[in-house]
Amino acid sequence: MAGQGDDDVKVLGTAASMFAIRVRMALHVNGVSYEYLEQDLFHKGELLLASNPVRKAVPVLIHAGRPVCESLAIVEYVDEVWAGAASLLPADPYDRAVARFWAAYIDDKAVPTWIGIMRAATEEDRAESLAGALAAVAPLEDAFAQCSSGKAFFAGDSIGYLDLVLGCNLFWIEALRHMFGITVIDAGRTPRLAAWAERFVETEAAKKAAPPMESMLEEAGKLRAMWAAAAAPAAK
Ligand SMILES: N[C@@H](CCC(=O)N[C@@H](CS)C(=O)NCC(=O)O)C(=O)O
Repeated sequence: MAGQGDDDVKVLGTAASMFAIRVRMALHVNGVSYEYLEQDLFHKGELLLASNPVRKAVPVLIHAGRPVCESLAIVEYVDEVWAGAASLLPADPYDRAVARFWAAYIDDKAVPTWIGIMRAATEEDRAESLAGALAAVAPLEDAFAQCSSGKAFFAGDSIGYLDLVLGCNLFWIEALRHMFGITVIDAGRTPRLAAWAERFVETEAAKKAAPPMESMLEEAGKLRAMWAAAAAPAAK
């Protein structure tokens, strides 16, 4: 039942955060208007600290004054509160469980590998991280075949939960190509997934949430500088 303030929706994010992009895409797919509040993660503001005091991380969705944290939980919340014509998650309980399995795999096993590529201090470390990324991406080729049943997207004829969960990473993957000439989703190794990625970035939801490549590269530069400073021996 709709209540007072139900249309008050805010998203705390950064332009380059794949997890925030995921949430913004879910809101877009379900036709929800929201106020977007860009955060500075190097100087975290009061609202972020008060809204996500445990993790102090973006994204946070604030709905009618109540914060919801963790991007996968937020996407499910959006799906439940503002269900569009079709739910983002599959209707069948088994298919839903499979989608959640792959979502956890993407966040736990795949995302850290592209952060590893970004973070690598030497060419050797980067090559090792790339090998890890290719190994992590390989099972997603079969996951796509299983979930899509031969259709264009993980969710079928239009994008759904897993499309958002993996698709939000394509901008970081593209930034890696710009920065290091690295291809993580490669048409030679994972042809179906590569074709899916090409289709996904052309969807309206992806285009709406796509950060400008300059913002991605700027954010990546700041992160690399922070990691390098953290790894440097302390000055005497
Ligand atoms: N598992 C979280 C990951 C969120 C996350 O790592 N956010 C990053 C930005 S991409 C962040 O806010 N980092 C700041 C920090 O951890 O201090 C989710 O899915 O929401």
